[in-house]
Amino acid sequence: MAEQPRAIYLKDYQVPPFLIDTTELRFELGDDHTLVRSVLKMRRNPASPSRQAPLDLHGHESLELCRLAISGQVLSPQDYRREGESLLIRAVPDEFTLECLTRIRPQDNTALEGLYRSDGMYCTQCEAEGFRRITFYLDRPDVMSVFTTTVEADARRYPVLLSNGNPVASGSLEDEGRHWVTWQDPFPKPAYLFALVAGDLAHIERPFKTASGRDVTLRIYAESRDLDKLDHAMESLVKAMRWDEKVYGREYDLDIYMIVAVDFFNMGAMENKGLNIFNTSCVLASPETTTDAAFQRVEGVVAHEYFHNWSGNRVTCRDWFQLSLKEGFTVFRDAEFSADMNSRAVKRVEDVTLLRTAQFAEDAGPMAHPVRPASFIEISNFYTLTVYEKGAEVVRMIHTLLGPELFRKGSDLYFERHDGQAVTTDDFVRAMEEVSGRDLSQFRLWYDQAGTPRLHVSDDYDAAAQRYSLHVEQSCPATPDQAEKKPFHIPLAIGLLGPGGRDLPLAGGATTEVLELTETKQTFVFEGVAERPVPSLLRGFSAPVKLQYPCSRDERVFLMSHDSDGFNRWDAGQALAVDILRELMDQYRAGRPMQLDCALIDAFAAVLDDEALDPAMVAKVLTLPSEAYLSELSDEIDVEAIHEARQFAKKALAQALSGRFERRYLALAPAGVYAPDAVQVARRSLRNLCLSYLMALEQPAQLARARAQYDDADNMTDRQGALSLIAHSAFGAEADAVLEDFYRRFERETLVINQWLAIQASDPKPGALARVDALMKHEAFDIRNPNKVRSLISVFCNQNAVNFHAADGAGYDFLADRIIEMNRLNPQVASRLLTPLTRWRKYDAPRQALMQSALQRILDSGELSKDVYEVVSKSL
Ligand code: B3K
Ligand code: ZN
Repeated sequence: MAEQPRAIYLKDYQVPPFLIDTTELRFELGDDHTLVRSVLKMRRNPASPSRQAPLDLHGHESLELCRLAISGQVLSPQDYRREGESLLIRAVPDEFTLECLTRIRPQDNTALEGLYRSDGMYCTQCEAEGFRRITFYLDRPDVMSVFTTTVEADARRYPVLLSNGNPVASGSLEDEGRHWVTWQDPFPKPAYLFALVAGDLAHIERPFKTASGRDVTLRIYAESRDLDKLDHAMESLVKAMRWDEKVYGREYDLDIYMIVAVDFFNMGAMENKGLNIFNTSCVLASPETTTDAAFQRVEGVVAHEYFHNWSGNRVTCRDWFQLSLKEGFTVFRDAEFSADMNSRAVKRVEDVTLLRTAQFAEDAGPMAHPVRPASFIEISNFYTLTVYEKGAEVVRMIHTLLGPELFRKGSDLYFERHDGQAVTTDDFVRAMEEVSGRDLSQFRLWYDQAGTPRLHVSDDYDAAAQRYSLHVEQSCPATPDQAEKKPFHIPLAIGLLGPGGRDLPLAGGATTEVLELTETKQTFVFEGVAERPVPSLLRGFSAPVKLQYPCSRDERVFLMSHDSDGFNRWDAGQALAVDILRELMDQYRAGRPMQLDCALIDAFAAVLDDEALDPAMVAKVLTLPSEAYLSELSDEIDVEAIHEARQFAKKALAQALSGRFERRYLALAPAGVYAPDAVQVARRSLRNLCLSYLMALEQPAQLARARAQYDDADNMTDRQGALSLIAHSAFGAEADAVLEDFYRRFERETLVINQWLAIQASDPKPGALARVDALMKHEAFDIRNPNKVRSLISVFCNQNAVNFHAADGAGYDFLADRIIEMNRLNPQVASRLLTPLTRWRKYDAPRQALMQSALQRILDSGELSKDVYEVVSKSL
């Protein structure tokens, strides 16, 4: 291999030696190549100590440099040097204009970074370091510039030409059949927020008046065949804009806000100033083609990107180590928005499930890193659950410690003080400290220490003194580069349940109290407690920790039925199920017949009978912990035992409670026209869950019921719910028939067909790998489209444990081959595919050896991208 990529460190940060006051760009888009002309007004940064530094511009190796001039003087090749990603110009004055002409080939860009083609259109993705694939620039977030962009292209094929800001001029070059539009963005921004779109696009439009009375045009663009799938995104956008005005006092600032849907996209969406670019999967929605979960995802992602206009764009990151400054805060903002729009408790359950399943696993693996990483080789590898979801939990903890009023004051101060600046997570915390008068210095460790803290809680009760004590001990396991951890500042929200299940009054008469843990060991004493209470610990999941408290099954059942904290009621049920599933796993491993503890059956029966509960919450409570969560909890993952125990429990519950499942299934039948509103979503989620239990009975009558639901459904949630149950059932012929029918119905709906791929990839029956292999040659598959790769390959490797981890290692070989192939085409997607292999330490010895050799084979396969190299080398 060539020279190995080097890590860069937060501690080496230096202010940029040069600034770019204005950036003028002109793009001439053409089939063979695209010309990019740039005019940059530059000067030395007065804040930089290095007064003589040469100008060091970023520019990807793929850029063809055609012309370079400084203040009108054309440079000859002796005046500059290109090396790797750098263009070094030795002698430059203190103030100058840099002109640059670059040739690029977007049609060959399969990495989907910089300017590339998605189907028939041009689009861009510049975060984090994609702008350097467009032209030579200071491609770092602390260099903010005012952009003016002209896009010129063939008028017939690319009638719509978009960039950031407001359109200010347009015209045509009639004899050539070309036209152009100029856009101006008055807000200084880093290059990562630059965007350009050119294509034959349709759009919907809506006027919006901001709280202070400014008129804004909202537009969502897509290919014309998808025009009927944009209304939900538009409604979500309007709701998000109103919410941000009300909850954070933040208004939109340009005359136009645009969203464009593209089919080839590495992630969900991108918050480019005034011109968001979205993966079609995060913007298109219609009842016939989109599930309830996807409707909610669209609402959440549209809001997330909109919220970035303040938390990310107006106030941006100083460097990429600060990524969670914008991502953690914005995820917290979008989670609160979704909680306000839908069910708060359900949203919390979903977020915590993701955190505990996937982020905790990341924290325990070789890529573990702090919310603010100290170093990286490739920044694209750090758009992680830790930076996003754990980062959001860190912001949530500040919210919990300060309370909503002070938190709002803190965010006001942060936005006002830093508007137009590129800042750090420290600046964010400082604003919160200043408004509250609190010292958050120990709290800052959450940004710098990786790993999931563990809390061990024990208690004692002194009946004579009527005193109840909670003893809490915290620790945090070692992570790569961090052996020793200092104690965290942890908000631990608790309640005490008295006999009968009622909350006891705590400090100030409240029923929930936030204890603040700052020491390794601490005891909290409650006086005047007449009887031994049952503690409800970590209410609302007040901190991202693993909590252990010796709780009996009876106590869990008691909390499940009485806890006033909806989240903890659900959590008690999960803990009970985990406990019982582990018992089944032990029985399975010992070769004994498995026997399900009646406690779970009785608890589920009580929940099913309680018609007063929100059906969405009932569905969550009755959902057994996933195989992935059970794996995360295991010291050594026993793939078969987890799968068998869970299947057994599901069937046993179905047998014991079939009457109840059937009764609720029938009572929840759809009434009225489909709407993705909270009430209907709740009903469908519980009804489909009931069907999944009934299908576990493996009876022809239930199969017929599922097939009828599939045939009669007027919406994708019910149709797809039935489809996947039939497809994964033991009724092979019926499974094939329904998959065939589904394909024919939705052949032309790319996103629906992606779900069709995913359902087959996640089928736990033997033979799934052969099917996935065959589907890679299907006309519906395209390895260059990340959505397809995720639907087929990622789903197989992450959501089909029994097949992916087959003892012969065939799953690992399959994945290694795909990564080697993707490494050349799309390093970001290739690197993400690696995740399941990085967890090799958690498996038995034979699997460990097979997974390691798959990783080694990737490492030895030739020239690796920085993305793949970093993850493989850190994992081995
Ligand atoms: N900020 C983008 C993520 C960009 C990822 C680049 N590899 C989307 C978001 O978090 O809103
Ligand atoms: Zn974001």
